Amino acid sequence: MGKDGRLRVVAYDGPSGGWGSVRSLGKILKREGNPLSAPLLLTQQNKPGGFSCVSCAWAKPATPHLFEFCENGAKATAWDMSSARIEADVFARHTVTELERWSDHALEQAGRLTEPMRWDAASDRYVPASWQEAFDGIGAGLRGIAPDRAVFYASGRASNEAAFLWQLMARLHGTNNLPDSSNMCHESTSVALPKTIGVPVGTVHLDDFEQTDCILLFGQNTAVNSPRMLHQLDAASRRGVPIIVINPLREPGLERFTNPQSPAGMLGGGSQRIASQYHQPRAGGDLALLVGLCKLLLDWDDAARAAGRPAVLDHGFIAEHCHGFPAFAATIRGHGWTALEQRSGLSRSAMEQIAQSYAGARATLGIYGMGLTQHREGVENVQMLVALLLMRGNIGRPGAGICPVRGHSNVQGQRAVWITEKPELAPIAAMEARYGFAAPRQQGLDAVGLTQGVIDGKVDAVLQLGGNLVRSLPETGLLEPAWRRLPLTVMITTRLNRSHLVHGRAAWLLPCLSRIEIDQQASGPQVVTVEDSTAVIHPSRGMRSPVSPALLSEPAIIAGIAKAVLPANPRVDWDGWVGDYDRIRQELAALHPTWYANYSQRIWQKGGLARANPARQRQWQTETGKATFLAPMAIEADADMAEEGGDVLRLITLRSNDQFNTTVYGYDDRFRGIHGSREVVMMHAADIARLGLVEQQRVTLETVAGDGVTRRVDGLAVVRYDLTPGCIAGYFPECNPLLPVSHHARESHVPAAKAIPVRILHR
Ligand SMILES: Nc1nc2c(c(=O)[nH]1)N[C@H]1C(S)=C(S)[C@@H](COP(=O)(O)OP(=O)(O)OC[C@H]3O[C@@H](n4cnc5c(=O)[nH]c(N)nc54)[C@H](O)[C@@H]3O)O[C@H]1N2
Ligand SMILES: Nc1nc2c(c(=O)[nH]1)N[C@H]1C(S)=C(S)[C@@H](COP(=O)(O)OP(=O)(O)OC[C@H]3O[C@@H](n4cnc5c(=O)[nH]c(N)nc54)[C@H](O)[C@@H]3O)O[C@H]1N2
Ligand SMILES: [Mo]
Repeated sequence: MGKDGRLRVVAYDGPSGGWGSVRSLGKILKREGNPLSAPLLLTQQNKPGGFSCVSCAWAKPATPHLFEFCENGAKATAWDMSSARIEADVFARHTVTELERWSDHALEQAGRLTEPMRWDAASDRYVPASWQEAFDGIGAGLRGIAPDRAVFYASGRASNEAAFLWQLMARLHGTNNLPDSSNMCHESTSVALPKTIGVPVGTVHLDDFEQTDCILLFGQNTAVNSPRMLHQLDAASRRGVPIIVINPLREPGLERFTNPQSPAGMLGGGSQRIASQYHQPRAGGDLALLVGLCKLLLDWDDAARAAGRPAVLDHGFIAEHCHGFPAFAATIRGHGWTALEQRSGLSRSAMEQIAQSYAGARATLGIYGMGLTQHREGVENVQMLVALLLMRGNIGRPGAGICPVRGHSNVQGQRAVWITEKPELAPIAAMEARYGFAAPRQQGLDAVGLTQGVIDGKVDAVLQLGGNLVRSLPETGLLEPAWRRLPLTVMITTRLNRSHLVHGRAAWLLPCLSRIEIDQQASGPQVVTVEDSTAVIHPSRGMRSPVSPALLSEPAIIAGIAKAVLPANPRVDWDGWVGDYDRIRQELAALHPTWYANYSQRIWQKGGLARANPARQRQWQTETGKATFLAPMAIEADADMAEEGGDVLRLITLRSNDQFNTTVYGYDDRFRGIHGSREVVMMHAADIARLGLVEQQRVTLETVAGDGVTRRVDGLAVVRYDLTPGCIAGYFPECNPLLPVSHHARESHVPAAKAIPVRILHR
């Protein structure tokens, strides 16, 4: 299903950006049937008064570029504004069982959903329903289910206004079961940063890129997943700033960039290097690498001080601002080079090269993505990157800081309006006082808890504000049959996806407006807000007429469900809030003035509203009151998984250049040169030869977990690729059946999707 023709592998030798991305963009706009109005609308993307891109969460500059969008943001926008609506008779012509034979791509490609639908068991078809029928049906279903057996998932795209209502509905109903996509993504960040620097988010703003003189980029595929950041990397590179990429895979998009907005670059065929050093560790080898870097700094600092040269560490900063340094240093010194080299997969001299650039830089940015967070040791990875930065005082001053690159366009905002399964992170007491109810105090289910709960039959209802959980969660093989036994599934959604077809015994599809569509309510057209990766909040106004008059906004749908499920409460004015989203923003301001005082006004400031971030001011809201050094307990990646032997490989699951998470736009992974099929496994030439395979041969992958469950994916074609030997790579979500639910970051529960132990079986 994951292909549109023959697999073609062609090396990509162009830069990222440039004509390749413009050509690709033209193809997409045509493919979505919208070549004319699309470019006009795109000029409004990420502009003051315009709408906020629906793709990634990268920061939006105060003075935007003329076209403040990228190839992939444009793809996501074109996808949302496609005039294609799903044909009315698709559901009449096909049973749900028949639709299950369609590929993920074909399902979404079918177009936007235009009316609410209910699954009819007798005919196995989705049939149209009125909104009132839907709300009544869902309300009746939920009232018959214990609140702690219902789960309210949020995918990270919905606005702050919608997300606030979503969590309030769940808590009024009596549950903290509020997992979100962050549980599969940057939860490792949200656990590691509060412990070490006292804030759950990064400390870097866009202008820090103009002042930095060293960039460390761990496990983040910028050209594909946050392409607008290439502007900052390009500018830094032009200033001669070293950009050190740490990634087991060669990502051609991280090597050179042509700015599609620079006529000189486009006409002259010039391009700018991105990576000045490219190091390929083992998947999960970052922890040992980071320990090695810290060890080198300690050694060099000893030597410098002994010789009377300037110190390598920022001792003044450490003494004044940090806690736990002596114990940390002792642990780091205790690690031997043989183990560090073997476990990281990098030589000591490679580590020295990185450490030299870092030690020579006045101000360094530590940027990272899923390559650090989606591991058993995901939290330790982030803690160690923080420690490396703290050693030279690289947090809380210009040009320096820690920069997690978030995923969904509003995933960070959703957590900041209290979509969280951890009630201690929400202003529960303030909510109780304001809305006159006793809020649940019990921990809710996170994404792993949800997966296990469904498999164990401990969950009865899953409601999704966006997302495609049947595909994005781990353990697909056990999850799918269990999902079909759920008494109730509800999808607030834009297009058809797998989770609509693998559904509960009662199932509802509720089609919503997308962020680029005009959201007309009682007080007029509405504005919503979203927060980017740098904790800056921007307004977003829909600009295009909705594809169908029957669509409701996400806030209106949530309010409809809430009114059907919850007893009336005069302090919770669902209708008034939906009529005027400023009134939702006033609730945020009342519940958390430090972040949201005068919210409705301040979002219009030039450059957006930067949410208060004490760590940027070197105020540390940690348990110790200081920035805290934490050393990892062990440096072996996945120490508790099956032993790695000669034939056990580490599988990295990742994104192509033609998808947004589970939404597959097409089958061209342009930079990696893999076309026509996503059913591939990327392998180093040495592993192909060692295991007696040949290129393009079809193989089966099997997880080595030792827990008695067989997990396999068949029919993957072997593609030779430049990645660390012993590591292989395949696409998310096709490889999710290989990911055991128990294989997750120890403290944050982020599924360890970047190092799954697997074996290759010949067909
Ligand atoms: N176009 C587009 N944009 C997106 C998305 C999309 O699907 N499409 N998804 C959005 C979302 S939700 C997210 S979370 C982000 C994801 O953006 P990224 O964080 O870039 O996620 P991935 O593509 O999964 O993998 C990132 C990189 O990690 C590397 N890697 C794998 N294992 C390791 C390791 O052990 N160590 C190191 N150092 N590197 C490793 C991979 O080779 C890959 O280059 O992008 C967001 N933006
Ligand atoms: N193996 C493996 N698994 C992974 C990952 C990995 O790297 N490897 N990455 C993980 C990560 S980082 C993430 S974030 C998750 C993502 O997991 P999910 O949040 O479950 O998935 P998405 O693919 O982002 O959701 C796509 C769906 O959202 C709906 N949608 C799109 N726009 C809107 C909108 O405006 N409103 C509403 N209500 N719905 C909309 C559409 O129906 C679309 O089909 O997957 C995780 N799973
Ligand atoms: Mo994500």
